[in-house]
Amino acid sequence: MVAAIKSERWPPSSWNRWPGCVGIRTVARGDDSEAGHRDPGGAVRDALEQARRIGWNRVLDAHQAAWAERWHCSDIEVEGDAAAQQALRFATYHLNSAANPMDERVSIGARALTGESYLGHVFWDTEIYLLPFYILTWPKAARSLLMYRHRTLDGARAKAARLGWRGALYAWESAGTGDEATPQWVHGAGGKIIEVLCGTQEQHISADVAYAVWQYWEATGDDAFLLDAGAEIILETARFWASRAVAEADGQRHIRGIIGPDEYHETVDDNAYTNGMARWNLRRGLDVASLLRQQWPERWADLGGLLALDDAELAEWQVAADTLATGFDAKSGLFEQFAGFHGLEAIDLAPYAGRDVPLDVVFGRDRTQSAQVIKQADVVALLALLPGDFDQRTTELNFRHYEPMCGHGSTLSRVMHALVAARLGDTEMALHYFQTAAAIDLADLGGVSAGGVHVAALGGLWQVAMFGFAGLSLHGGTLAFDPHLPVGWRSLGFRVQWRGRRLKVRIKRDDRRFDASLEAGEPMTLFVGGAPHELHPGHALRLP
Ligand code: IFM
Repeated sequence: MVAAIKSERWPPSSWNRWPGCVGIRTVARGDDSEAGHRDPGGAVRDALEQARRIGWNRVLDAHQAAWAERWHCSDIEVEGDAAAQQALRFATYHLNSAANPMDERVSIGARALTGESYLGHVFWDTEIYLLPFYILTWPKAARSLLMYRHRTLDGARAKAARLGWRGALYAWESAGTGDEATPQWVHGAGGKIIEVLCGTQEQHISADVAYAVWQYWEATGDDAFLLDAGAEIILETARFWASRAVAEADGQRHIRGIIGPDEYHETVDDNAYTNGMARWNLRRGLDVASLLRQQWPERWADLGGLLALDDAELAEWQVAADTLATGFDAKSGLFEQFAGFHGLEAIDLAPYAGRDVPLDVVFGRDRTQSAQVIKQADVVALLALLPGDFDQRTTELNFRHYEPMCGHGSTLSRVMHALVAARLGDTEMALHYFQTAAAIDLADLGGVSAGGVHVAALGGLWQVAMFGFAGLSLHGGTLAFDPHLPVGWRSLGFRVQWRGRRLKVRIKRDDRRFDASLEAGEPMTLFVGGAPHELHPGHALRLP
């Protein structure tokens, strides 16, 4: 099977080397190892033949129409900040280029198709940083990306079993089969061999995949996907966490020997992000089981039978979720990033602002590991992903506590900080993080963009605009907005898709206006600033 065929005018019109002489170049990729057909020759010849038949003008028209459709659905317009506008269009272009809704066997690598860094391997970047863009602007592409995780579920089951657990533990770095593809070691400074532990210890990936499945289902209402694939992913990942979180003498369950998003600290216990997401995953596992049981009993009977899931096991998940250590200290209102983190050396990072090398290089690996120096959003990522689980005070306290400790040694970090800062109404800090995240590729901030664009950071920029500045939230089965536009952004306009509808929204800062209209789909209730408003086709909603 041919996964992708692209035809284009050749040479490009900009060359103008052979005026009047035009041909069509067709590119195809064949990788259907299941059917044993690796040669895309036949399909490419067919495509070329078809392109010749219709002529390059119509090939070009089709190409332009496809792009026009993508821009129509996903463009974000920012008035008043040309740099932000450029950053968002750059991000939107790459996000639209990266997905293939026609192929459920592939996902998006850390640098998409733009470069070879990370060898095209798929990380949590896809589910946590990219999926929201596709879910809300291109649900078909989102579905295909999640089907890739369903197709690789056996690899995840095998990994869990190999490490002694039940259920599904997804590969930290995933490729064609879902088998673990993380390298076991890399060369460090001075040629020293450094063991890479992420492939066995960075396990939050399983909850991240489940999170994306649930978000997709909540935003699209695609029950067929939930029944055919999503439920199985959520149940198998919940099962993994129930076996992974071990009951101890203190009456709590603990997840020991883990790496959280902050990869500077390895083999830690009870990482707040991992445990928080694991608990969320266990609870969604229980929700899925009861939903299927009530609404689709036949499917529940099939799936429950296939997975050998019984009531006793579900009761065990409930206990695991309720007793899982969270690291939350009610007195201080803080989560401890992992057990013992607060006791590590505290380093004031202010003097290191503006450096252009990562902090683990500045301090050395050993000192970084024994200090409160964070590579990337960790507790902050938890706050960003589960906003409904934390009140404003807890979010504010934890964000202000952890933000100064972060060195942003990963390009995934700044956008998470921007998102939480925007939700807290600190649009100045949010805009600063947005701008530095935009510079990663547009100004080659880390000097490594030659290896490909950092597509997770680009997906994150889109999320900052939507979930941060526009204040869009999907939680609890509703679509809500609580805008906080930065100073200078006169207006923010975009379209989103939600449960078969397409909405057009424009938020104006200076006259505090919120305009929305329903371009397609059934009437709905939209929440703006916490208040419900009815939205009907043909009737624009204009809120002062
Ligand atoms: O997934 C990320 C990880 O969180 C930090 N290092 C790079 C990976 C790929 O982008």
